[in-house]
Amino acid sequence: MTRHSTPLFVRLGVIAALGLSLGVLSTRGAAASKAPADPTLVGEEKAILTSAPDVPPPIRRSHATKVVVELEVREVVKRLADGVDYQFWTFGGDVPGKFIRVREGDLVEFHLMNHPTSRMPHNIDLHAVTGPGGGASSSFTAPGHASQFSFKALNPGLFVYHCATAPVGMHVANGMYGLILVQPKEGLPPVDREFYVMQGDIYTNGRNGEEGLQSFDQSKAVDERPTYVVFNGSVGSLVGDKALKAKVGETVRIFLGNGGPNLISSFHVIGEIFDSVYQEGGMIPSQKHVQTTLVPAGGSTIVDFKVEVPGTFILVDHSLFRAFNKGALGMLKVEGPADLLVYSGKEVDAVYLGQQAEAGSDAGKRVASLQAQVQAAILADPKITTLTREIQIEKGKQVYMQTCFVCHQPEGQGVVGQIPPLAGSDYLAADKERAVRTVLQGLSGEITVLGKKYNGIMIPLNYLGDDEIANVVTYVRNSWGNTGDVVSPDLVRTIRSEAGPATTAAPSEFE
Ligand code: HEC
Ligand SMILES: [Cu+2]
Repeated sequence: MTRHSTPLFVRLGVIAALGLSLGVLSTRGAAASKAPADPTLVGEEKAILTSAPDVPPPIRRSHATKVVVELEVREVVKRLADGVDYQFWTFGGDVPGKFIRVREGDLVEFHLMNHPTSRMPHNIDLHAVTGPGGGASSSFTAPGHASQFSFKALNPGLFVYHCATAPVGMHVANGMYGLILVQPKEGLPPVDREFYVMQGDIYTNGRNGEEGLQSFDQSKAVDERPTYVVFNGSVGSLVGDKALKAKVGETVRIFLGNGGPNLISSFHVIGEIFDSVYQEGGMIPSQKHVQTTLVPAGGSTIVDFKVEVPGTFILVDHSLFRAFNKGALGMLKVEGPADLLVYSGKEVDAVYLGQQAEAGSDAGKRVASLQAQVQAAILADPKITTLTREIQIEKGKQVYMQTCFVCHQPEGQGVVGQIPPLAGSDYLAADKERAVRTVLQGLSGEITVLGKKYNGIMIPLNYLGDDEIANVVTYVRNSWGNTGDVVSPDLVRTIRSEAGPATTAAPSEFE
């Protein structure tokens, strides 16, 4: 691997240096050319941009307008999988980039800012643009600079955008892709919920699951052998408490993009059938009652379906090793009353399996084995599942060893007279919610632990996520002889919201 990466970065440096001077020239040139006034436009507004899985609200305007889009490129280290970080390059701080929604006929005034801490120049090629490079050359932007260009959204559709700075494949593999919806004049049929999901393939130097900060592997990328295939930028981005949510009887729309850079997605939701599919992101529902739809690299699709029964529906790339071994797995949790006429859960094992097996139907067996595989994978793979108690404790230990042990000591024994012990602590055992509050809001004033008085200050650690706090409190309540029930991320979220917005900022953008 090192054999490849050294010359690559030398070349990158040269490209970046060349690009920088070109960028300055083209930015100056662009400032001179201004679009003539467009008589069809009424007013002006700033685009609402959202991070996945959220989608900006439908546009209800009946006229075209000028829409100002401000998108900031940031290079950030973020979680790729549990224990695995990656140096992502992003449109807006997350992978995929912000969702942009405009209306057919709008004039989009696009501002691309490249954060001063970036090391690379970047640009943007929007597939919604009619014009050379999709905006790429007009938006070439060095770190600490901003570019502006405008385009008219002539064609309605769901379009991918991505960085097109050389080496393009690498910029895309590092996370530089997102979706822009050009809503047709007449709008899309209304649904109850809209979600934004985007697949991407990621190439790391280390093998799948290897911990620590991973870097981009050029030779794996050229060979199209991704280490990870993920929805929304990381393994587990849509599982557990981050699952998409809907209620029985609602209609759901997924705006599905595929950033690639290499793979085509065979998008499927286990246990659902797409009522309509807008193939390849065009604006005519091209097929009804579809099981699996192909999403090209650099392309998109829109799927609409009604959820009739409660349960957890699993989103996968049906190239199944990608789903169960590389991360392309998400969840849609549907709550509400069961409809036994649509799906009678308890009959499944006895009747369905029995009769199908007797009838010799391969399909039945395959469905059953697929369902068993889903169950097995969910139970077996900590990366793609709701946390079990044991996993929660192990994950909590990681948080403890990073955050708490400096004060409370590796065995929870505390420091005599200064830091109260957590091992055997009656104070901790007495009140689970108080323990969560202690981590979220800090603790000061005199307390008594195991008959001894302490009067110190514990600072709020509310930069930790709901999962991390749930895990660490579960860990301390179940270690060194302590026994307690688990703390759920929901409980942490509830307590956090009681206390109002967090006051202590995260120590860095490191997630
Ligand atoms: C900078 C030092 C420090 C760190 C880091 C720290 N604590 Fe504390 N913690 C304290 C002090 C000091 C107290 C006692 C506060 C008082 O006396 O009012 C305390 C009290 C507690 C208590 C209540 C007392 C008891 O024994 O039951 C709990 C629970 C607790 N901490 C959990 C944690 C957890 C979990 C973490 C990591 C997420 C953590 N603390 C990180 C210093 C720290
Ligand atoms: Cu880029």
